[in-house]
Amino acid sequence: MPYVFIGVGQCGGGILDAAFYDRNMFKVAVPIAINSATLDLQTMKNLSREHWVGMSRDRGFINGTMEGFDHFISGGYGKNRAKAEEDALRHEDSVRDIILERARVTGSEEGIGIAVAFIIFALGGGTGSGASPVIAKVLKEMGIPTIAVVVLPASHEGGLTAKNAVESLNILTEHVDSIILVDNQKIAYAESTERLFQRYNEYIARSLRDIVVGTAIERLNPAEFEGYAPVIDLKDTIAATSFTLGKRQRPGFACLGRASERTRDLLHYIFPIGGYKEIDVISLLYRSFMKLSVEDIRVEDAEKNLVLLRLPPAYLTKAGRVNTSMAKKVMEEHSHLGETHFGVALTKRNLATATVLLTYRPNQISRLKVMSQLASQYEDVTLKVLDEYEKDFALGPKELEAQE
Ligand SMILES: Nc1nc2c(ncn2[C@@H]2O[C@H](COP(=O)(O)OP(=O)(O)OP(=O)(O)O)[C@@H](O)[C@H]2O)c(=O)[nH]1
Ligand SMILES: [Mg+2]
Repeated sequence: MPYVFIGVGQCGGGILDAAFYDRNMFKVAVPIAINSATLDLQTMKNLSREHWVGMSRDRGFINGTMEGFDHFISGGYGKNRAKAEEDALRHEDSVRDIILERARVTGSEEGIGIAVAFIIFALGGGTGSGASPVIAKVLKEMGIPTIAVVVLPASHEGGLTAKNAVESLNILTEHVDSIILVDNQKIAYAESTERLFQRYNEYIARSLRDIVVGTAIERLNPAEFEGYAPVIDLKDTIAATSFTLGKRQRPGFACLGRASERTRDLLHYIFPIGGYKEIDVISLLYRSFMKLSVEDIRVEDAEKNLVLLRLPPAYLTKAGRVNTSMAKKVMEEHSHLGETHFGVALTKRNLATATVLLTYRPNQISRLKVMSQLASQYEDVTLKVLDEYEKDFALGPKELEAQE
């Protein structure tokens, strides 16, 4: 059962490429890089032509290996979100066929065989912002659970970018199960934002990879270990980042955080016999809270959360030193709804990591309100979910039931 990772546009392609830096990713996931500019696709280091999909006005979606590709796929949409959306809608069928073909699954009705899809893109541009919600709709129609990883523009990028972001989100929320936010405001104070993109992309990619590789490949068998070491999977990830309101399923708005610590000192790298350090998993968790992917987030406001600890096996044996139950307690204290998805996975590296997802209602995220304001100053458009969710959350179970 493969996962599909789709990166759309320059930013989406950058994060996707960074995620597949680890070859293990190819064992569990199929990468698809979609762009309207060959030059952007050529900057990728880990994904070759066979993983590319071009998008253009006349030809719709085409395979990277097609003859004349570079010639057909050259323009880009230059932040024109509406145009990209229109073209994607017109060629919906071909993108659906390409996804099925790449994932090498057959059948067009239910049971497609793709367990979960990720769709990664920047909200502020044209290609990613316009085409991705359409691709999300296609995935939804195929019955594939979908997690969107979206990049919010920094405020200084201006009205058009904010408008694109708000319009894209307004459509996206109708079609995906979860939304993970990555906020460029986090790197807006740096001298050269562009140079930081790569590092930021790597940080996000590493966090996603920990969750995917940790839960799919390096999962542990709890029976073999002494300590408290539950197993989670991507279904948990979706549960932790979505809301059920009455009969209705709504995406949550989550932010990512990750912290790591070396488990051996340098000497033990050279003579690798034992020598594991004590790991303070609680401080690891708090350090991941300090590095959340969204600006102005209150950790204590999270509705629900997920954490995946990845540890070398030695830490989970009888003599192991990690108190995982204590870590679970800390996470439970940080969830309003009392819903924590807590998992432990193995790693072959000499590294302990904590990767967290904290999930909010849109109204609790001040950066979404800022985006909505900036967009409305530019054009008459606001972020719909800011009000919608509050109304639904204010209703009791009976009223929600009656809504159906
Ligand atoms: N974090 C991060 N943000 C990026 C990166 N590249 C671009 N951005 C941001 O993404 C937004 C623009 O989106 P792009 O991905 O460049 O646009 P696109 O989807 O290729 O669309 P076009 O307008 O057609 O080129 C802006 O808000 C940029 O600040 C990246 O590699 N990392
Ligand atoms: Mg572009």
